[in-house]
Amino acid sequence: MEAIYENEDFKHSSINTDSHCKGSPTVHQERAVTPSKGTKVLLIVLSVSVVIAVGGLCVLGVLYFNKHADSESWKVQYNMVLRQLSDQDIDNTIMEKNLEELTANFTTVRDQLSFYKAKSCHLSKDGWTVCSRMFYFSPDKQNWSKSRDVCISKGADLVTIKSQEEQDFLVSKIKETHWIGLNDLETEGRWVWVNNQTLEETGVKFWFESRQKEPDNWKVEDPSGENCASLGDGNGNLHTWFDGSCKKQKKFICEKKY
Ligand SMILES: *[C@@H]1O[C@H](CO)[C@@H](O)[C@H](O)[C@H]1NC(C)=O
Ligand SMILES: *[C@@H]1O[C@H](CO)[C@@H](O)[C@H](O)[C@H]1NC(C)=O
Ligand SMILES: *[C@@H]1O[C@H](CO)[C@@H](O)[C@H](O)[C@H]1NC(C)=O
Ligand SMILES: [Ca+2]
Ligand SMILES: [Ca+2]
Repeated sequence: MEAIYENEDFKHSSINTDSHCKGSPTVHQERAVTPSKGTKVLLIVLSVSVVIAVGGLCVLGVLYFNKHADSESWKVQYNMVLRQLSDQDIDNTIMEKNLEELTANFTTVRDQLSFYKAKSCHLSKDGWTVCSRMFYFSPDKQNWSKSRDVCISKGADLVTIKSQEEQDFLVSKIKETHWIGLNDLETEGRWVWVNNQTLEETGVKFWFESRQKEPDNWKVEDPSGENCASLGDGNGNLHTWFDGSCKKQKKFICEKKY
């Protein structure tokens, strides 16, 4: 077997030499180009190395391509997420706006409702349900002038009391003192309603009367006296009127036409 190999190698070598060199080859030359066993091994190793190198390059190329493709798809996904996020931002802004609007609407409706709930209705002798005016009982406390401002901002004014029925109705609705639309701010001792009507004109008054009579324009707490009227006082007397310092914080009753 070895002999055949040697022979073939030799022949091959010899042909090669012949084709490359025009001169007749000598044995010495032939021997020099004949690959030894070591060279063969080297060649095989080299071929294998080349194959491995090319394969490696291919693998690297594929890896690079994949990585590139991955980064492309990652970019696409990133942009998609960004878009979704900004869409969500817009959604959130719209939702926030809606919430604000809803809150505003709710406040309006709630105010409206508290007016309706406090609507002064009674059955008249001939069977009509009479609801002439609406009342608003504030949940919060303010001084007298601020209370009036709040009522006016609601298209109303502080309440005026012109009859026993009205007085009784309001008394039945309160559990603590409330500002009403009566004052003697302009002229001491001359009590007028916010619609400029005097007590003489309306014909009714419900001042607290006991040993101490109201209005007394008491000046101990507030040197400017007591120029604003409330239904009820701080001591649980809720059936009559008291004059008090206009700077005091009280709940208040607004009134508007139905
Ligand atoms: C708030 O009320 C206004 C007018 O009454 C209405 O046009 C609007 O749609 C309401 N907003 C919401 C969020 O309900
Ligand atoms: C009450 O009188 C004042 C001036 O004294 C006036 O400014 C106001 O408009 C009057 N209010 C009403 C409801 O007539
Ligand atoms: C009433 O309260 C408002 C704010 O709530 C204030 O600006 C005003 O000065 C107060 N007026 C009096 C007479 O206390
Ligand atoms: Ca007074
Ligand atoms: Ca008083």
